[in-house]
Amino acid sequence: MVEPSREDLFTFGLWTVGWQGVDVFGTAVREPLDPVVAVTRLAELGAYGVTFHDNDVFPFDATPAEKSHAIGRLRQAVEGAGLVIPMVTTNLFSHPVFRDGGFTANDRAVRRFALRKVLDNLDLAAELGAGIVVFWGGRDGAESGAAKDVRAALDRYKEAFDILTGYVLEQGYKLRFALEPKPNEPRGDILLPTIGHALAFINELEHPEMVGLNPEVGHEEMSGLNFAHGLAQALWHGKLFHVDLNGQNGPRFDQDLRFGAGNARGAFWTVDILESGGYQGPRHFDFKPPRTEDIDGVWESAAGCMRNYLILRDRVRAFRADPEVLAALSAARLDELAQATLAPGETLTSLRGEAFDPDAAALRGLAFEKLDQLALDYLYGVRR
Ligand code: GLT
Ligand code: MN
Ligand code: MN
Repeated sequence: MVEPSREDLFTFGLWTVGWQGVDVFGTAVREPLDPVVAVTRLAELGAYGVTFHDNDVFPFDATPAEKSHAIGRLRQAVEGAGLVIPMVTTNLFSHPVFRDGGFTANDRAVRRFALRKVLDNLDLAAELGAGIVVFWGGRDGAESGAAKDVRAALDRYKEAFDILTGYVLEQGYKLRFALEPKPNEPRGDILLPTIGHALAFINELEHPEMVGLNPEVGHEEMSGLNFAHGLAQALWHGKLFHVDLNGQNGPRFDQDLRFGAGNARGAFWTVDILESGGYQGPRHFDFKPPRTEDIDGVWESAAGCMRNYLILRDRVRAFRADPEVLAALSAARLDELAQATLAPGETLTSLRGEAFDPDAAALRGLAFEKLDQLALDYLYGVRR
């Protein structure tokens, strides 16, 4: 039950296990991790694939020869280990040139440079057979009011995605884009801060069908939002293109704990919606092994992400199959919620003429507590 296999579609960003622990208060605690070692070890642990930023694989200032050498090594390791690269993303945040963002930097020359960097990375993503390109605009935002004209910045954001989707179509690449919302950190306020903001933005693009979301557990929970509800709405819009799984304890800094740590109840419902909502893509972990860990702890943390997902998958499946749960769902009127409010062909005249006693209806309890306790019994492991 808790041994991951390729079929589970677990993927990891190279930047996750490769995080050296550099944070605002301290320097690196771990040696750099060779991507080839990361790939090999993740494959041994049962992963299905890896993902990366351009500069997780080759340095920002790499020459074309250095770049192709580094990509060649990675490709060989990935193929040798029987893994895939389903997603690629572009680092538009580490180099100081991106101090005010990439696509929405006030400095036009920086925006043009950001576009060039992404165009190159789209070529690479297509070459490596990735299907998804993630865009996390972590530096696209502001700390102060007048410094960012949000409406102009959104014009520039749209312009960038219109140019890039146009390029993908022109090249005939099979790539789709996934926007990753985050409310703050590293900027005081980041543009497209939540799933809802990003969904609304996508509707304004020239090719909305090519653009969806890559929501992250911690990023929504930093805003106090319910991640499983966010996933459900993204699925409802047909926009859950990819997902970043990790752990978070409420509204505070982005903790990037291993999946299943942090808000465990939230993780239960996250797995429930991923397993039952029609999402077919990779279960991608975007976590940071804490600075307390040496390299052994890094692999423990990576293995823990998959283990927790599988434990919870087992629990939610048992919950959904339990006859007592099915009865509780019906007592809670979930089958009624699934029925249209007006019957097919019904007119408003029949609706208006209907006899209804609101006082009698107001007396009916919804029996949600019994249903939720069954879920918690499964989560806490006393019911199987
Ligand atoms: C960065 C960020 C993540 C994003 C990555 C994709 S980069 O580590 O914290 O949430 O998913 O660019
Ligand atoms: Mn995060
Ligand atoms: Mn992420």
